[in-house]
Amino acid sequence: MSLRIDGEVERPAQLSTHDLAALNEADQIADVSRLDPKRHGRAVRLSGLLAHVGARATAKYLTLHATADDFHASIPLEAVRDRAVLIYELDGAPLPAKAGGPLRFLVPDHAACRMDEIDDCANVKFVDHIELTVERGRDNRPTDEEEHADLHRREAQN
Ligand SMILES: Nc1nc2c(c(=O)[nH]1)N[C@H]1C(S)=C(S)[C@@H](COP(=O)(O)O)O[C@H]1N2
Ligand SMILES: [Mo]
Repeated sequence: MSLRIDGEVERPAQLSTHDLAALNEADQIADVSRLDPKRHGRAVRLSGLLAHVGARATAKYLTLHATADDFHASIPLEAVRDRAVLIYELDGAPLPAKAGGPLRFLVPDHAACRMDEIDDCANVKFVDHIELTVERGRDNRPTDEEEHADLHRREAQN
């Protein structure tokens, strides 16, 4: 399992968990529960990832793709670039699927679902592709309460 990062970047990359762990120590977060008590594991800051691939100034949107369940979210980059993280490990092992692993995007201090553009729904689980774009990209997050409730019902069945 690896993460592809492309779009408005100087150096598109395909990163393994090992590569993420090898990114700058200053961008590593040993225990993400210090940022969000509900989440656990080892994470790397989005800003560290962006520096690694050389995000261009033209990049305005961050689009998170989860091929596993065909879930996609596209959010304004500026709002999350300095606080979002990617969780990639729990207790020395890959982040388990029930926690959204192997890779999970997290914006600490997000709004509740459906209250804002950057909400719990934007905390994309099973992320395998991050795309930086000029315009908003693919986004199939629920658009009303009924869709949102359906999504959670489907999740509970898996
Ligand atoms: N890939 C993927 N990510 C997702 C979702 C999903 O259905 N698929 N649901 C979102 C929603 S609506 C919520 S509230 C949170 C739930 O995360 P949790 O199950 O870890 O609490 O994940 C978000 N990320
Ligand atoms: Mo949700």
